[in-house]
Amino acid sequence: MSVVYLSLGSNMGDKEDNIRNALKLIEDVDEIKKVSPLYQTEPIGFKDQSYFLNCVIEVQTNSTPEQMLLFLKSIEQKLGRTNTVKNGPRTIDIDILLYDDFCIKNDDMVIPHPRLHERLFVLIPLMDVNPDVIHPLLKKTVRELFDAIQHEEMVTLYKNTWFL
Ligand code: PH2
Ligand code: MG
Ligand code: MG
Repeated sequence: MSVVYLSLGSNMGDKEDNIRNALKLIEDVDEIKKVSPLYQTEPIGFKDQSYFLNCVIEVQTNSTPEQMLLFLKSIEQKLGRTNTVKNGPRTIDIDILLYDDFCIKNDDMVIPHPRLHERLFVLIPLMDVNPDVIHPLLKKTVRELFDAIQHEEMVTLYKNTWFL
C-alpha cells in the first residue's frame, strides 16, 4: 500500500464540477484519505487565462506509479482534456506530487513533482492535508518548503469542507 499526494486543477468550464468528477473517478479505484479545501488561484506561467481552482488529496493505493499515471491520464481524457499549450487552459489536470518516498525521473514521469516546492497553489493545500510530509529529495517538510518561498501569488480560500 502506498501513500500518494495528488494535485488537481481546473480553469475551464465548470471548474468545481470538473474536480468533483475527477475525485469520484479516483474513488472508484483508490481510497481518498484526505481532501484539502478548494482554492481559487491566479494562473502561474501563462498569465492570460482564467483563474484556477486547485486542491490536493491524499490517496492510498495498490497501484504502481506507472499504473497510477496511466489511470490519471485516462481520467483527464474522460473529463474532456485535450492537450493544448503547455501551462495553458485545461478542464482538469491531475499531477502526482509525492509517491511514498520514491524519487523517479524518466521520460514519462518525475516524482516528486519538479515544481511542487515553488508553487503556492500546491504547497498551501498540501499543508492542509499533511504539513509534516517530507520531500524526499529536498529533505524538508512541506511546511518548511512553504516558509522558504516568497508569497506573492494570489491564493484565496474558495470552499472549506466541500467534498463530502
Ligand atoms: N497548473 C499549471 C500552470 N499554472 N496555475 C494555477 N494557479 N494552478 C494550476 O493548477 C496551474 C497553474 C500547469 O499544470
Ligand atoms: Mg500541472
Ligand atoms: Mg499534468
